[in-house]
Amino acid sequence: MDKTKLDFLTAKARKVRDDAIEIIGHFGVGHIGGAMSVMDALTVIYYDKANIDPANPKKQDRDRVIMSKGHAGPAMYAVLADLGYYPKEWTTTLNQNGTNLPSHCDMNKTPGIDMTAGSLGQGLSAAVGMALAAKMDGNPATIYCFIGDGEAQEGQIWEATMLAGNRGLDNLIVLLDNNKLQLDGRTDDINSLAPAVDKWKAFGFFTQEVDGHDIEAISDAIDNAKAQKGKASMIVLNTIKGYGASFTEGLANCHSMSIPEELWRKETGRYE
Ligand SMILES: Cc1ncc(C[n+]2csc(CCOP(=O)(O)OP(=O)(O)O)c2C)c(N)n1
Ligand SMILES: [Mg+2]
Repeated sequence: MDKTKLDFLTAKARKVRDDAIEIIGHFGVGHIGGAMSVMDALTVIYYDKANIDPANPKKQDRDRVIMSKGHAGPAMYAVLADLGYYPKEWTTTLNQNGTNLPSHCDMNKTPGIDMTAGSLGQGLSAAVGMALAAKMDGNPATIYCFIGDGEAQEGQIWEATMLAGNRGLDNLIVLLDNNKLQLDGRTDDINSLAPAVDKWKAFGFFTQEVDGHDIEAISDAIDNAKAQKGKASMIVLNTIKGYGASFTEGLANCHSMSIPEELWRKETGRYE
């Protein structure tokens, strides 16, 4: 990756992180940890890889991004607002009555959200359906789907994984946000996913494992996945929950936190 692009994506990831912190801050509490950990991969996809058009969110051949760990809605909202999918004023309304930005992703409320999510385990099934449909229709779309490491304890993840592997869905790229924490503790202590790569390999996936905060590594992994024919892809993103928010990074209790106004203003340096 050339330096100009790397600098651009690095700065963009910082900016949308701050936007997400502010979005949650306006409500006062929210899922900060899992929003921060996916932000670098989301930035690479939305600002470098995906075939999308914010002016035409439903265009037929668009790439789809499914946030199956739907509680990371604020991460999606930060990116979608920055890209111009919806009015910036909405970003102060997270989770409030009548909002178009519910805490969990809702495809009927927010332009640019391709699938409603929040009940963990379901988004990957929808993504597999979209990938299958795209194959049948001759639609060139790539389907990206983010799942959480805790979410992978859901049986439905493995039903969807089995079908994607068997059908060789090379238009499907699943990204595991392996931040090692779930709602109330360490994933390894509760119901370990290890060895994640071997598991997805056994289901017939093309697997890669990268530092989920290394923009170049994420970019290369997505390119490799897209070049792979006849196999669905799993990219294990080794991430840190809360990454890039100094008040919460890596804390065991950073899943959902209260973020008072003075805290988000200090963190983002936004006082206007
Ligand atoms: C079916 C279902 N069960 C429980 C929950 C409550 N819940 C929301 S987030 C979460 C933890 C998810 O952990 P992980 O997938 O690792 O997410 P991340 O660490 O990225 O936030 C739980 C249990 C839910 N949303 N859906
Ligand atoms: Mg997790």
